Amino acid sequence: MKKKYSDARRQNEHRCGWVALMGPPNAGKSTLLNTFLGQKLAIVTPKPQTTRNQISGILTEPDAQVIFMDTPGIHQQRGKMNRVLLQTAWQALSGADAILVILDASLYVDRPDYLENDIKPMREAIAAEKRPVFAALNKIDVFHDKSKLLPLLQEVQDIWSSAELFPVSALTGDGLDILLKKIKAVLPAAPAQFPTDQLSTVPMRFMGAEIIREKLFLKLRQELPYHVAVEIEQWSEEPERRLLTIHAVIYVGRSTHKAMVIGKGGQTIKEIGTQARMDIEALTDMKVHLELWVKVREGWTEDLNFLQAISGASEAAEAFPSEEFDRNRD
Ligand SMILES: Nc1nc2c(ncn2[C@@H]2O[C@H](COP(=O)(O)OP(=O)(O)OP(=O)(O)O)[C@@H](O)[C@H]2O)c(=O)[nH]1
Ligand SMILES: [Mg+2]
Repeated sequence: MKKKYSDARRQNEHRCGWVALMGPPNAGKSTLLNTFLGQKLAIVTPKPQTTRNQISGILTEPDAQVIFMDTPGIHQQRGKMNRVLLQTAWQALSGADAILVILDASLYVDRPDYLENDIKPMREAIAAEKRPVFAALNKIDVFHDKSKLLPLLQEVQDIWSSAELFPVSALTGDGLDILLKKIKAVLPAAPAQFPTDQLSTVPMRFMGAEIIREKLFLKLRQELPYHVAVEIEQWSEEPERRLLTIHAVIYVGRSTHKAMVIGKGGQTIKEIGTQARMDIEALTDMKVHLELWVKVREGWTEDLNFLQAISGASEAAEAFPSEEFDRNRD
């Protein structure tokens, strides 16, 4: 009798915990974070490896506070920049109460050969994991013929038997209610860690830099987005005038890239600036004066100090040495 009472009480207790969103690039991790929060916090583009930092989103509901940690995609590419990205992703894992792996279901219908490769690093990294692990098979909205989904679910389950699978669409919100309920149920019984109106742990100026980076990603072609970084040099608010002045530097690796970012007659950078300014105005509810400069910083993608300074990756990243991880993937 007594046990029944305490079980029932525990079910009604307020929950609070951290959930790491992990998975291959372009699977929809950032989209999922935004949909869970009902607000665009993390930048989203059709290009893989958009996310470079760990970005938290705080979902506060009457019964629980869930802090989602968006992360860079787990991939096989080498180079210092990719190593920092991987460290950032694994670092989020170390601080999580539960792990949510996101996979792009639509990809594996045409490319079933990618499935094993995408799941393998996750499965191996969390094989001995005691924390709850969920796997969201995302983008089910693209399956007009839902019968194609069942064999895929079976295939994922065969490769990763311990995972609890959830077919979802981060875009339409399909399947997210059930998933969120399951996530909440496994979080520690605890009071909220953040004020109920706080949406993220990352500062506004960082979000401003991210918005500029999103516009660069969307505007620039081919590989160029991967060779740009954004740093905010000045962020000054005048609350009485509801005015925000931002000076930001766009770093590129070569002078030819600088010319491409600026565009003919300055057209490209002008459009990037206008789009970014409008989004920052919507986010901050202030009038924004945005100035952008383009600077060449040769070889920045291989400059570890610079990468760490702009990525926020810290010493905690050492908990998951990427060398070892790279070997696992081979
Ligand atoms: N159709 C469909 N597209 C989606 C869905 N979720 C995400 N996408 C699209 O997939 C692309 C990648 O989405 P992101 O959220 O940036 O993916 P990510 O996993 O954060 O990618 P990285 O940060 O690059 O690792 C974007 O074009 C999204 O609009 C979904 O449920 N359905
Ligand atoms: Mg992302």
